[in-house]
Amino acid sequence: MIDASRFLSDLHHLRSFGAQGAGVIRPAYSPPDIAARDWLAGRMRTAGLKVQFDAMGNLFGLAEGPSLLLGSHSDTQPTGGWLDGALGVIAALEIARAAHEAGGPAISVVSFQDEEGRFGGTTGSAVWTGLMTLAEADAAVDTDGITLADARRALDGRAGPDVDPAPFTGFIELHIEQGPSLDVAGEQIGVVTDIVGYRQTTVTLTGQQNHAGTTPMALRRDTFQGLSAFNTRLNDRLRNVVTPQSVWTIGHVAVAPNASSIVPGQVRFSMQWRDGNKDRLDRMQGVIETTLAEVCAEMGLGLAMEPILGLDPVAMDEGLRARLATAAEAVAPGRWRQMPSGALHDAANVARLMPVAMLFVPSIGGISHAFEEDTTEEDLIVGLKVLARAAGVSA
Ligand code: HGY
Ligand code: MN
Ligand code: MN
Repeated sequence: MIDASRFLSDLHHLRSFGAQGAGVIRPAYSPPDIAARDWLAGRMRTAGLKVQFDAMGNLFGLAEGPSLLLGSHSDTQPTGGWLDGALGVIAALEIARAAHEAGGPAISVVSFQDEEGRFGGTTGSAVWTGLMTLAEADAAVDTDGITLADARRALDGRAGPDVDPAPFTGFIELHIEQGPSLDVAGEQIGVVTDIVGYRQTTVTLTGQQNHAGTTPMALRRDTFQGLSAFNTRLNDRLRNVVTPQSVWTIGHVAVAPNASSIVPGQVRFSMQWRDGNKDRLDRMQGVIETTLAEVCAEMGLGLAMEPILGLDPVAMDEGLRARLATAAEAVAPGRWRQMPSGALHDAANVARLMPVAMLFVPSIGGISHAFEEDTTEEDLIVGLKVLARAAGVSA
């Protein structure tokens, strides 16, 4: 039988690693991330699971024989919420523990590494599922210029052999919605139909650093002006391609040399776009690339784009979705819906290897990737119960 107070106590204990006010700062391979993984490993052992870190720092708690895999990630955004990823990992731990105490069914647990993309995005599960090699991941660099190869040295001998996915019968990830739909509707559960696809690159514009007082506007090659013109034109042009569910974000901008009396000679920025339709992602990419080239040609700016990272949209497994829907109707009758995920999740990678499904609980005010991220305890427990029932563990 699941123990809701033990679940909540562990959820709050995980929050303490990297706690910052109401939020958490626990990026991949940081000291709080490693400490949290060590604590999780201990809790997995207590739950009767065989603990294994892989070379990326993905942490597995393995049941004997064929088992359903439950989990999520325990790394966070640079300024993250306390539930993003953590909820799925602790719910998985509680259900595996209850199953072990009850003598079955076999439930394994995973906390993936670097889902939040200090080094790109869902990096740990991308390597585990073969979407990228360890060598490719090792070459990734964070915004401070640190390579993943150097960062994962923090694992300091914890890494064991790769974990074979064959014994897993499927993967289910409980996650906060990170958007407003359930909260606005007063519903408690979202059974996910599909996860949107995304594309991401880093763009560098190169112009001419110069004196902000003596350089006439017409003679400038100002890279901030280039980014500004690109952004305005992009918003106008994407309107012809997108739907209300399409999103695009310039979330990281580094202006160099970032001084008030110097015309910026270089700007580096992240360009990310997401949509539920692969063809539309391609069309958005075309608009981004042509608009960048056009603005740089007009303004005499150099243009460099790093290789585009991305994941195609992924549909959830019908069978697992049906189990979640039945459980949702039993636990929260009339207070659940089927819905797409606008956020990325490790489940999108794991779908390459096995049937996957996801379920959401509401985010208060739809807020996530912010210290204010929160969900009521009642809704957290409802999510745990629905996942447990779908996993065949009495809730
Ligand atoms: O960005 C995302 O969708 C995920 O929360 N990392
Ligand atoms: Mn997440
Ligand atoms: Mn996230």
